[in-house]
Parts: sequence; C-alpha cells; structure tokens
Amino acid sequence: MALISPSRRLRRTPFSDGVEAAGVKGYTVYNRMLLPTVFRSVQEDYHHLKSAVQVWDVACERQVELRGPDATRLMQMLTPRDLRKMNVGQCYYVPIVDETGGMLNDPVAVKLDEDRWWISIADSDLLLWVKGIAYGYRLDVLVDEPDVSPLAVQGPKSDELMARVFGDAVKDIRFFRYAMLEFQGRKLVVARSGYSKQGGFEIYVDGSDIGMPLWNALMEAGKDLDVHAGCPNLIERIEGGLLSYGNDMTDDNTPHECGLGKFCNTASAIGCVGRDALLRVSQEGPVRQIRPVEIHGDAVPPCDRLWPLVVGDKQVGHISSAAYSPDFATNVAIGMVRMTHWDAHMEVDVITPNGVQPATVYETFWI
Ligand code: THG
Repeated sequence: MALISPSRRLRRTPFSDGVEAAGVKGYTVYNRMLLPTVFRSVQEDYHHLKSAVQVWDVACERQVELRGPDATRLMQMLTPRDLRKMNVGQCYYVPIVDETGGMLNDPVAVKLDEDRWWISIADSDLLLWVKGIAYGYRLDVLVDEPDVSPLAVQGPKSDELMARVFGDAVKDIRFFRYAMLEFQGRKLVVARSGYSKQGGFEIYVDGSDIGMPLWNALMEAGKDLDVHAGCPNLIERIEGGLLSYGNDMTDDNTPHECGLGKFCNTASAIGCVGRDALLRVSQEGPVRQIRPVEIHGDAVPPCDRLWPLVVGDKQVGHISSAAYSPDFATNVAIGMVRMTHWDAHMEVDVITPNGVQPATVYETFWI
C-alpha cells in the first residue's frame, strides 16, 4: 500500500517523537490519531513482547470524560454492564450499545470519583453519541475529550520496569484496578491493564508536556531489560482473543454475538438505552458468535476485508482478523460463525485472497 500523507487532521501524539526515533515502520489510523503497528517486524515484535517488555504509544485510546452530578447516571445509560458495585479505583471493560442493542464501542471505563469517569475508547466517534445523550436528556454533566494519552507498558518484565520508574507500589495494583502514582510531581492513573495477554500496565498521561519525559524515563530505566518501543501486536491479540472494534465487530453486532455477554447484566442495568432491545435479543440468544478459527495451509495475507466462511456452497460466517502464529505454527483467526457451525472442531472452508483454505472452528482462544 502507498504511504498515508501526514496532515493536521491525522493527529500526532505526545509520544510520536519517541516512536519515530525508535524506528516505527508502520502506522494505522485510530480515532483520527496515529497508532504504530510495527517496529522491527510483526513477528519480531511478537517474540519480543512475549519475552521482554515494551512501551506502547496508545494515545489513540482517547478518553471521553464525564464530570458532574449526573456522570454515573450517564455512564449507566451507555452500557448494559451493571455499574452499581463498581468502586473508585476500578476499571471495567464495558460494551457500549445504541438503542437497537448494536455495539458502538468496547472501551475501558475508569471510575475516577463518584462524579467523574473516563471512557477509554476504541475506534469510533463515541464522544458525539455521549454528548448527544447528555444534551438530549438535559443531564447535569460535562462531556469532553481531555488532554490524556495512555502509554502502555506490556510484557513479562513490565512489573520490574514500572517499579523502577514509579516505585514498588505498582506491584500491588490488581488487574483492572489503578493507583494514583507520581511522575515528575504529577499524580497519574496507573492501571494494571492493556491490550495484550502478557501482563502490564497503562499510564494515563495527563498533560502532553510530560509525554516525552515519561517515554524517555521508561526507555532509560529499562535498558538492561531490553525494553523496546512496541505496539498492539496483531498475532498476539488474535491468539488472546482481544477484539478490535471496526474489524471484528460493528454496530451490526450485539454484545452477545461478540462473546461479550459476560460483561452484560442487561436485567439489572436500569437506564441503559439499549436495554429493551437487548432483553429481546437475549431471550432468544444470538444466532452467530465470535469464534477462534484455525486456518490450515499456507500463511495467510493481511485480512483487510471479510473472508467468507463456507461449507459447500453455503456461507456460514466470515473471518475478520487473521495472522500466521509462530508459536502455534498455524494461522490464527477471529471469525463470526453461524450457530450451525459454531461448535468446537467444526470443519469449514475460508475463501482467502489466495484461494480456498480448510479451517477449524474452536470455542476458546489460544492464550
Ligand atoms: N486499554 C485502554 N483503552 C482501550 C483499550 C485498552 N481502548 C481501546 C481498546 N483497547 C478497547 N478494547 C478492549 C478490548 C479488550 C480489553 C480492553 C479493551 C481487555 N480485555 C481483557 C480480556 O478480554 O481478556 C480483560 C477484560 C476483563 O476481564 O475485564 O483488556 O486495552 N485503556
């Protein structure tokens, strides 16, 4: 593919200078912002992520901030996950649905205070939907995008690196919880979370001015740990079943189709705008669901369009993400599979750009 022309509409991040100095080789666009996709090669990045520690510019995970007396009410209007037991200091993975129960986003919600939230969004214009609801219902809440940019530290040596920069307190942070930790006199949200299965943290960098100082401090402190700039890795995230909004699901899908039913409590999520629609569809249950799919044969090319899943001449689903996995020595993929073929070990065919390749449907992801 040709290069993407830089312009002001395609936002740089507070870490872009560091990313470029580290030799970034590819970008994608996410929330109208640059998101690195490859440094050395996708396969080298993958092995390094699983064995060392990486620093990721995920500033494109923009925050939608809710502030004011109706902030919690508004947050519950957005999601079918019951938020009543969620405490300050916790993060929740929350499906966000429209009035038809269609997925609008799958962000991480961060509860900063009883009247203050961040919604750390995937790639869709959620700010507009949230502002529309706040205004339409005349809620007493401010909704905006603050100057907050997540920086992720991922990989098995994350605890060691983070302890060197933020102190041993990082080791006590539990999964999907955060602590307020100091860097250069600023208290930052540091959560144990991130878009990999290798463990790690996300630092919500509050103020672009400390972006490069923090980037440099992590790179300096991690020299003997073989720290390197990295990014969400296509192969590793498919192995781990981490979904990508816009790729693996759209507003045509319900959370149940996406396997996100475990993050829904539709009966008790009073106020959620998609509640009635979801109660109807969850009566019957979904007729298609996201599944891990192993694609046999040659290594597949990048999946930049849906690849049909077929049995004979009838279509039973599609593949939305795929890559060759070195560790599993096969092609790993994420598919949306119809009920008739979604059970483990079902054999199907995938129509890839290289022709028809046999595939097997599974029920649990590789890692
Ligand atoms: N971190 C933050 N913001 C984000 C992402 C992130 N915004 C964009 C995108 N990623 C949103 N999508 C996801 C998808 C998966 C997860 C988080 C955000 C995730 N899932 C875990 C899993 O499925 O194993 C854990 C879910 C749980 O148990 O609660 O982490 O990565 N800040």
